Amino acid sequence: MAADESTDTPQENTASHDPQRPSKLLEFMSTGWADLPRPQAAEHEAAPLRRERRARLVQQFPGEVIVVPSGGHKVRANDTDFRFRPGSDFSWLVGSQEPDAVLVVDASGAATLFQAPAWTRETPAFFTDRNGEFWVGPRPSLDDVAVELGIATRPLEEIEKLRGSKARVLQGYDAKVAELFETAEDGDKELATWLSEARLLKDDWEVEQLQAAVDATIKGFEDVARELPRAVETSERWAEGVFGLRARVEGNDVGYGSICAAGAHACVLHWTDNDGPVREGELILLDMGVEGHELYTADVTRTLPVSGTWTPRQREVYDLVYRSQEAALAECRPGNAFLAPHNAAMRVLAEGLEALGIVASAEEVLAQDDKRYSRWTIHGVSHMLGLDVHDCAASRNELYRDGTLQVGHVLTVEPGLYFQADDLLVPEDLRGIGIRIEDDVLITEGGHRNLSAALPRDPDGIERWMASLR
Ligand SMILES: [Mn+2]
Repeated sequence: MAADESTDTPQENTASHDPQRPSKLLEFMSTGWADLPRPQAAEHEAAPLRRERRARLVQQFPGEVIVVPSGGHKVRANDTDFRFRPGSDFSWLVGSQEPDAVLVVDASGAATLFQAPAWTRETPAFFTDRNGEFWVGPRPSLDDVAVELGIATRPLEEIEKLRGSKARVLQGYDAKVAELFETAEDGDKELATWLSEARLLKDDWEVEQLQAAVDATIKGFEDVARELPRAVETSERWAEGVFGLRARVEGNDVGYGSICAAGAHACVLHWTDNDGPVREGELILLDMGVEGHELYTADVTRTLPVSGTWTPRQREVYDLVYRSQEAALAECRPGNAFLAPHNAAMRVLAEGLEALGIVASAEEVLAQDDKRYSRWTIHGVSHMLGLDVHDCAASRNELYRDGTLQVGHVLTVEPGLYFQADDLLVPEDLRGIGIRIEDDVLITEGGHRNLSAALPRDPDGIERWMASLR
């Protein structure tokens, strides 16, 4: 970060420590630059897909004004922000990755992207404003954005002209934009639900993006498995850091906070502190996903023996979870209930808990009004996957949780067993063991395609894979 002498420059996007800029300097800075070669804008490969999605949106809400903001920067501390990531619905419809952008579809059905123009060297803002290109690098002009994304563009400030219009607004992303419009809560909610449900079915291009994210994720798992000895020397953070490197190099970032949970931390479903020790002889549960450049994310979990080989008892539990996942995968086909994979996995796990002597009768605990097996399985086996790790979350139950699997759905299959370290109801030698296996599955005409199949998950395959990396 550049730090400068103190100042009283009265400008909006400057900081209290920015220097003064007398007019002589402003004039001087506007001269003496060569014409920069700017890349020729070309239409993005997904622009026609996004145009078609916007057409479906118009069809759904004919004659209405629709407003979908990208969202803006979120403050991390003082004047430092988190890295920007646009909202998923906005991304699905438009594809711009600029903050504070807004898609507006007018009553005639015409779509316009309102976005901050690039501050090039025609105005001193290019070096005085913290969003100018001397501060953040060159950004595409609105004309180039129009070509790339196949949508009309206007400077962001012109959205003011729409103040007071009646509209449906995708809420939760940009309060300043939302308050420009006259909205109704029910109408806004219908818009959010429609977008979520429209995103349930992935097209071929989206599946390609998901496969690319999964492929990068598999490389990240290889990196971590190779570097497990360094994690033993340091902490779970080594695994988090190594995967984060792969995510930033191959994609946009991690799609969610990596869970690198060694030993009993594996029983904490969303363990993201990742500051614990990694010990030989124990297991490490790694739940990690790369988010690709188009913002689609993978969501994969493997549980590995730190030393590279299972103890007999670890293998016994792992094998049970593996068999439950196999049972769940066998139910992944069009027309089956979304919950069919979950129910299949729970049956295998409950029967396994009976075999381990942890429950007296699988049949009894599997009853709808019992479900005591859930003490050790805790979570559902599947969620939709796409631009969001828990994708399409605003969908109605009848199309999601209580719906049926359809060709084009992408979902996770992730059964787990968690024996908390302080659970007096499980044999002592099982306490502190947590195992989850998670794959990303596309529903196809013939059943399903496991997008993460290239990453071994059977117990022997894991040992061979780890040995090959050492
Ligand atoms: Mn998941």
